[in-house]
Amino acid sequence: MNDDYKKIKNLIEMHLTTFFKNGNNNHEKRFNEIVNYSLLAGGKRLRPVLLYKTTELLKGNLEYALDLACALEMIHTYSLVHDDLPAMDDDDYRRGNLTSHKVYGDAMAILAGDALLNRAYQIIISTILDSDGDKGVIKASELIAKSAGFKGMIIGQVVDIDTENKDISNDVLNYIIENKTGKLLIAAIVSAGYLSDLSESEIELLNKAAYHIGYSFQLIDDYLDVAGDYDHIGKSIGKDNKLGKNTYVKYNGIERTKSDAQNHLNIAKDTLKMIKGYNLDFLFDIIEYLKNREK
Ligand code: GRG
Repeated sequence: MNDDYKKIKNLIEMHLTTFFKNGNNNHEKRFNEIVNYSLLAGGKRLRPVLLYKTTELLKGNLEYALDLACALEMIHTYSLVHDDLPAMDDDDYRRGNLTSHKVYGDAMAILAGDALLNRAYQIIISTILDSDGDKGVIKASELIAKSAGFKGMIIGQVVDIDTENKDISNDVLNYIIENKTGKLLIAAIVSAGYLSDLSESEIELLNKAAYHIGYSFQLIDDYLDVAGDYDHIGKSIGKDNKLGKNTYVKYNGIERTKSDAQNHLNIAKDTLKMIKGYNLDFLFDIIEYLKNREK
């Protein structure tokens, strides 16, 4: 992670502290604490950093980008809190800490996820209002909602859970990867294109690059679940196998997974190079970081 990444991560984390802080009574204060336990627990902040920094590189509106980046991180965090529940992937550790339900119980973890999701949409609607209905903000907002919704992350999670302990075709494996993990990463990068009024052909290139970044991200996640270590990743290792998950590693082995992830990242890099007139070095640095990701 370079200094620029750290700077933007700090900016986003500062902004994230402003959303759940003023409780009018002890119930609200306590629940703020529960929500912030997961939201402010760290994590790479990859999606919001990508949204914000890509908007900066493409010369878009950074005020809107910061708000939408925080909304996206809230959606991502809610998905992790719910994914960790006993009814889903049943995890004890996340971001190097005990999971929300382990500390506060299942009901509070479900409600914390609900609060994060709803706050995200409140931020999105406020951003649309603040922008006086700017077309780019609306398109970015619609994309985030679609990507997080039924035909996005949720259906990916549905099929992931539904196919546990079964063998699946390559098409179904692709469908899980593209939706569960890929869609939010595409939303992060392509939203920046909308906030920057890119042309349709430039958006298409951004979308293609983001697709390959999202795909490789899941491959590396699958690989780390087998070959990573808790100290780096901050969550339990070997869970996929224990849960009978259909991972890329299950069908392709570790070495092929690693090399395919590198290939996807190379395609992303070549695609980004076709977008002319902007200095996208930061994105090339992120691609390098992902190539060597250990957490
Ligand atoms: C509950 C609707 C619903 C969806 C959950 C996010 C998710 C879908 C499942 C998590 C399972 C998983 C390991 C997915 C792989 C990719 C992924 C999203 C990893 C976690 O994201 P990181 O590595 O986490 O960016 P940090 O903590 O750094 O933010």
